[in-house]
Amino acid sequence: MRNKIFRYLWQISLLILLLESCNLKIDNVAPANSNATPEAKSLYKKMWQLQSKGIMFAHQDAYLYGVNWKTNGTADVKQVSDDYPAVFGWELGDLELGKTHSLDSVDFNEIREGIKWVHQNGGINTISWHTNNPLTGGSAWDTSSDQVVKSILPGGSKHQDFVKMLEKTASFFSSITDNNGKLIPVIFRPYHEHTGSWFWWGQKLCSSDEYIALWQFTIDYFNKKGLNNILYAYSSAGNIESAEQFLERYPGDELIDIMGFDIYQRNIEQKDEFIASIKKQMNMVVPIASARNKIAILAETGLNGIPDPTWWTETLLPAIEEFPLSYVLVWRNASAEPKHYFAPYPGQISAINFVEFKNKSKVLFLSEIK
Ligand code: BMA
Repeated sequence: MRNKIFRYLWQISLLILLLESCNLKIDNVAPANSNATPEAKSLYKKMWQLQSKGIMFAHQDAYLYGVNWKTNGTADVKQVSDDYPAVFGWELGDLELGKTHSLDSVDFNEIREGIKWVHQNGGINTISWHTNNPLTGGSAWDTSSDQVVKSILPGGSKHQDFVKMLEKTASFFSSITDNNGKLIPVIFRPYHEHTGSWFWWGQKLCSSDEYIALWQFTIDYFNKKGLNNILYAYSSAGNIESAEQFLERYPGDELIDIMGFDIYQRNIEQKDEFIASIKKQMNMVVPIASARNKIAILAETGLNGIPDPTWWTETLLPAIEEFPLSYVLVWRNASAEPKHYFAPYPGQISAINFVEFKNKSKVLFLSEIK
């Protein structure tokens, strides 16, 4: 009996020690920016704390449009599962051109209000930026020149034009404030999938030094504008073969807070290969994040049109559940392109399975992170 009690007490003490050491780690985590606002610091800490509870579900552009609706609707995910994503994705492409609407035809004023709504309701905002090509005037996908990054860095022929683009983006960020006028903390994930060569900042389109300098210049510019509310996320394409490759273009621990990669399942037949690829990438990226006290994410994923009725619990969940991730983001449900969606809407073939996924204790939605 005494032995039993002793063993029991010993196990409790070990558990307390473990919890203490986790708390100690969480107490010590801080954004890379030493001038980060208290709100950015607390968002970062909250993300660390939530990671021990589960993986947050994120949906790109969940709030302002979905399959067959636009504005004044409710997120498709909310319609299906009666809860909102914990993390909401937003897109700023075309803002840098001074346009009123994004490349996906979403009003930037509504995006600003949406970000505020998410913040007020205890959710987290992450922002991507399919920046137009500052050298050619083409889109983010215009890879006709490998001189773009070089041309926009200090000393380059398009540097001043690029600064003007950054200025517009910075001014949008400065306008995202709460009811007390304080800057809302957000995650910003520009220049993504750079280990592929389909964006002008991609692998074959600039050198590692140029890519890193692009990040440095951007963050430095935002910092100088007092945008200390931003956490920065670095995400490669899902084609990494080694840790060295992932780090080759990494802007540095002093700039980056969150890291991950983007990976999509191409079709229903690719299921096993897709799960294996996610695990392969995770096994490289998660240890890098953890060694550097950075948060790991699955920055973008999905199966377009979700033709697999059990995709959520039989593909996505088994691929990610063993890894300490903050969130997994599925891409947008386009309202104008009927076949371009990555989350279910009412009646969609995977909707029932999505609710099952949502009910897993490992998966966190908005009501579970408040
Ligand atoms: C892509 C597609 C495009 C969209 C872009 C930016 O993956 O969804 O239709 O314009 O993202 O959101």
